[in-house]
Amino acid sequence: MANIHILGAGAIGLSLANAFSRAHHTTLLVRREYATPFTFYHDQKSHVLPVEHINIYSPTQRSLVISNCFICVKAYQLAHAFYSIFPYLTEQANVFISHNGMTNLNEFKQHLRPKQALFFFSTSMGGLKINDTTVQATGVGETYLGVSNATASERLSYCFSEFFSSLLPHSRIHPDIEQLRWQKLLVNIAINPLSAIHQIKNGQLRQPKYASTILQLLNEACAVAQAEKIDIGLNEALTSAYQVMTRTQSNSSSMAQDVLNNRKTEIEAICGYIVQKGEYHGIDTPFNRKKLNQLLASHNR
Ligand code: KPL
Repeated sequence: MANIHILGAGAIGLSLANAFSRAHHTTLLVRREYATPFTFYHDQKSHVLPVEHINIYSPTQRSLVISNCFICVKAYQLAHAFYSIFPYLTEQANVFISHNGMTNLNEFKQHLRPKQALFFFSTSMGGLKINDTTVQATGVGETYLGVSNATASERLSYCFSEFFSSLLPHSRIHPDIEQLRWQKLLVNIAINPLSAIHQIKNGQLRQPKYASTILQLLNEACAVAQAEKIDIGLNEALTSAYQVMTRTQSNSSSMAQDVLNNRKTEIEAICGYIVQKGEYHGIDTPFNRKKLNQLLASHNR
């Protein structure tokens, strides 16, 4: 039994807490006090998660020791999240990061000590946050684990079997983390903005009326990917986006939930990243720019 800390009590953080707490001592790192217990709701049944929670900002948490940390926060919260747990990592800690969109993982890599491992994982596991402390399972999804530094490569098979293959359905190792991150980005470009703007479930995006916008968004994004020397063709991107829409058909995407709850979205790390890299490579990205501007105008303060 390992000690696991999960930073982020959103839909992914709580879904992981549900899976990990079956085999490991699991603690949620949160940013405030919660009066009600964390609960997982599945197949019309709910159960209280057997997890502790620690307020990372409370003065009483100074003795925190973190050996395995899963950081599941929004792209724009990542740097703050990483630096808030960094002082508590053991010399041999494993850090697992997951988020939508693109961030600069090199920034974090250079802070880690030689025996601290950095992993990235991408998941299409579905969860709907019903209230602050309850998440409802809405789809099985797939999870991919990739390594981000040499120490992570050495521990890959141990970490994969301990935390992923035994507890998260449909989990696999991905051999190339940059490819993995781009695949995830392309899926999010196809699903998140449209599902958020139209307030529809992922599966509803398969309707023919959305097909041409999805095609244009991915066409631009694949051109930028090629310029970045990432080998993902348009057909491959479309196939995996539609597969995820099917597997997670009853999910509300994270961005649809953000818009519904009037929260800041991750549009800048998703379409914004394509626009920014497109400008750098001299590639026009009008469809991604339009979605970026639409969501920035309405929901990003
Ligand atoms: O990552 C997701 C998200 O909602 O942000 C997908 C894969 C689209 C699943 O809903």
